[in-house]
This record gives sequence, structure tokens and C-alpha cells, in this order.
Amino acid sequence: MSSRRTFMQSAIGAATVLGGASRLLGMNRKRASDRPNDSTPLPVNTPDVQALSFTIDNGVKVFQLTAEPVKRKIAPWKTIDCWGFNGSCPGPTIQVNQGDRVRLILENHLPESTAIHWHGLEIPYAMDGMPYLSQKPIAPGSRFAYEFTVHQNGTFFYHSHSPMQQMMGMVGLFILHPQQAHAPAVDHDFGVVLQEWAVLPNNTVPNTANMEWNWLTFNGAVSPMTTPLIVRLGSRVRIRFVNIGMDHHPIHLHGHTFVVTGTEAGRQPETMWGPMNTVLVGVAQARDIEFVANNPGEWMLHCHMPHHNMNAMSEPMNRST
Ligand SMILES: [Cu+2]
Repeated sequence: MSSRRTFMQSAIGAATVLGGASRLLGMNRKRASDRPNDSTPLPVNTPDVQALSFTIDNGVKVFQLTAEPVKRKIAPWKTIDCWGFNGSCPGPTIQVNQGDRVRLILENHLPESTAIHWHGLEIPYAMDGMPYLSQKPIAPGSRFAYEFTVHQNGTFFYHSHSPMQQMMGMVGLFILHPQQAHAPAVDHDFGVVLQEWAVLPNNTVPNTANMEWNWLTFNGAVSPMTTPLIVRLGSRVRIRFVNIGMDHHPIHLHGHTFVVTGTEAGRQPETMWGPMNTVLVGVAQARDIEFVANNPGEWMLHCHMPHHNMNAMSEPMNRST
């Protein structure tokens, strides 16, 4: 049965696996140790969630976001009625470069008012997305344009600041790339959004007032629907976790030792990197981990809280067997 897991599959010797990985992730590049550290950052890959495209208006990157109800198939036998952006829950991944001027136009197709908060971004107060404080709520059928310059870099995210709307799914990754890739450069850069849902059997609408929940999704899906994070043996891997639920999640990686290289506020100095295999991703936090995929296999990546390790009280599935 399902589990709240996704899988990190280190590439193994089989030619078919390597070929598939190469097609999937375009891994014709050199190994991390061979890549120059002044290279440009890789785009972040968020499996099961699309990247948000943009247009350029007089040097400003313009993104269109539509807040709307979304039907999300989180398991082969379970589709939920949640809220998200542009037909996606979590919302599409936004990626910009440090120093960019960005305009994000939010159109509200929800049955109630909303706004977007840019979590952790040091931007003018009027852009902070606080209904009744920094702006009027965006009424159903209307729109609002957020515009600011990003001077930070790291793993950030956007979300509605209404708790009920957060628990309906209104969150997405907002990646701010540095001008030059951090050293050591990585060969793979993944993003994973953790979300919790209280959806009883024979129901499809999350109970946002319920403090007990029964589904934990990685990028809007649970195993076996999560896309494996396929990487090449010997490559350096970064995985960025964001948690926007009502519980903290100790995320555990099998078979490897990693270091935490970033938080929700950006890059950590290397003097703070220590060996770990479980990282606590607290509510409203982001954690970037990096490691060398030096151990071939189909390795589990999962929350280690026993309750969180189940979905709808089903037994975790061990795909490694
Ligand atoms: Cu957990």
C-alpha cells in the first residue's frame, strides 16, 4: 500500500537505468567535482510540479498566477478537492535570479478573497501580501500585481496567509538563484513541498480545522505516485524541502550522509555543515541538503514520524523489496 514517501534512486550499473536517467534529467554534464564553481546554477527540478513560465516587460520578469480550486490526484485511488494556483497544488515553481525585478500578477478565481505572502523575502511592506494590513484583500474575480526586486538567494516559498487557505494547499516554491552556483556545484537540484491533509474516507475536501490529519504529500502525491529522484552514481545532489503544514517533519534519507547547506533564509556558511541523515523541517521552514550519491540503490526518502509514515492508516510500502 502507499506510504508518505518518495524515493531517491541512485543510478546503478544497468544501462537501461542510466539511459532512462539521462533522458529524464539531461545528465550529459560533468560530475560535480569537475564542474567549475563559477558556473550558472541549475534550474531546480520539482517532480510532479510544473515550473511557472514568464514573459519580459521592459526588463521585468512577469509571472501570472491564478488562485483557484484544484482537483489533485494524490494516490491512484484518491483525488482531493484542494486549492492551488494555475491548476496545480502545490502551486507552480517560480525561479528567478538574484537581482531580478519581478512582477507577479495574482488573479483570484476562488470563492473568497485572498492574497499572497512572499515568505522570507525582504521586500517593501506594500508587497507583503497581508490582507487588511499591507493591502486590501483581493476579491473573487479581481487581481493584484506584486512587484519587487529580489536581492536574496535561496529556497523561498509563497503562500496565502490565511491558515485555512494554507491547509487547502495554497503554497508553492519560490527559488532565488544566486548569480553564480554555490560551491561545490551540484549535478542535481530538486525541490520538494511537504503538505498535510485531513481527508476522511469517502471525502474529497480537506478539513482545514482538523488538527489530526491523515495524508502527507511530497509535491502533491504519495507513494507510489511520487516521481523517483533519479540521480547518477557519484553525482552531487541538492534537495530543498519546504514545510507549510501544521506539523514538523524529520526527513530521513537512507544509505547516505548529507549536510544541511541552507535554511529558509538562504545559504548556511560551510562551518555550520555537519554530517546528518535526518533533518527536521519545521513548520514554515526550508532546509537544503547536499550529498554525494555514492551508494547505488533505490533509497527511501521519507518522514520518520510513525504517524506521518502512514497514509490513511495503511502500511508503508517498501519498494526496495
Ligand atoms: Cu512528518
